[in-house]
Amino acid sequence: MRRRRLAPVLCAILAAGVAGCEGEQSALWLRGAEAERIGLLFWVTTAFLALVLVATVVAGWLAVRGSPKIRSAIADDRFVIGAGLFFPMISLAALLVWSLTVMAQRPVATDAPFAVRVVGEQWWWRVIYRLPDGTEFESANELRIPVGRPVTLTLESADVIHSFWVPNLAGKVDMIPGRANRLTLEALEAGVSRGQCAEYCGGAHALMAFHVAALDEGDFARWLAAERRPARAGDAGGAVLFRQFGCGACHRVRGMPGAAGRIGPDLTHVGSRRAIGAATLPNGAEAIARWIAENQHIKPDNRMPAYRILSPAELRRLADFLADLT
Ligand code: HEC
Ligand SMILES: [Cu+2]
Repeated sequence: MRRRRLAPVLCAILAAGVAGCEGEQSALWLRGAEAERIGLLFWVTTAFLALVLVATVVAGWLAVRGSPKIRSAIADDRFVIGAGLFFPMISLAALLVWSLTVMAQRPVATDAPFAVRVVGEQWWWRVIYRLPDGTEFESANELRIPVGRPVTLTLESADVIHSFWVPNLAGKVDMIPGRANRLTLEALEAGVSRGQCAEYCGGAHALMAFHVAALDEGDFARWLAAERRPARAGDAGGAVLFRQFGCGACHRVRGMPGAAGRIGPDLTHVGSRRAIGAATLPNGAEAIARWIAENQHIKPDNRMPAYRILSPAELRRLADFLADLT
């Protein structure tokens, strides 16, 4: 009876564990070349150590419960020295050499379609694309890459140490002030992965996430062509509010006079991004309105003042204007 009740419980635990592998932020859902390499190291090491654990438990059990013959064999010097000294020395040395070889095979991007700099800022990510013709444009909290093409990122920081980690795609790399670290991302399938700052960087650190969208070649080319264009003209009334409330002092909207700020995210195509506030809120006019008025409540400590002075009609107009910047 007890056994029968145990089975479904065990199945449920196992299912929950396996379901956990498929998360957009899981290190076990391998969707990038770097992540596959790390996954291989993880699984081989884990399998080896699991075997050693089982062998140790069995040997321990036999040493207590085994027949006298087995017990004396286990107590024999040859077994103790062989299994206790030589086996760990040889197997761990082999594992070390193998893992160093795997770690040395870092992919490098050769014919990348563009260069990307990602700058960690308290508490969001500035993403700067540079095309082969020298054009540069900025986005924030979202990185788009073509599937199957390795892209090398330059990782920097504008203030304190942050850490760039998209577990689906690659390992963790610190962003250190005054240094440029490199990381090559290669997505093996189309889809969206989530990343998170992995080094405590102050107040809103826990709300400093981002997305990496891997797009098929055609979708990527279309997005790139749209993204490099300046902002569409949009609703004139919304643009007036944007200027009137001084948003342009901190935010850039390419093509809009008086909007060349560098303190906050570039908003040229903010409407086409998945989320705002460094993946804190799913994007949309309503979310943008909430963000403008209540951002200090939504993301305490962030570096944008909350605008409680806008009337509901002004707030809606300004938010619609921004959501339309696709
Ligand atoms: C003092 C500088 C400053 C001013 C002024 C300012 N912002 Fe911001 N804004 C920021 C910063 C910094 C962030 C990033 C916050 C974070 O995620 O930590 C931000 C984020 C945003 C975002 C989310 C962007 C994204 O991709 O995550 C929107 C939308 C936005 N601001 C709109 C506005 C509007 C509209 C105004 C004017 C009413 C305004 N901001 C005024 C600094 C400013
Ligand atoms: Cu952080």
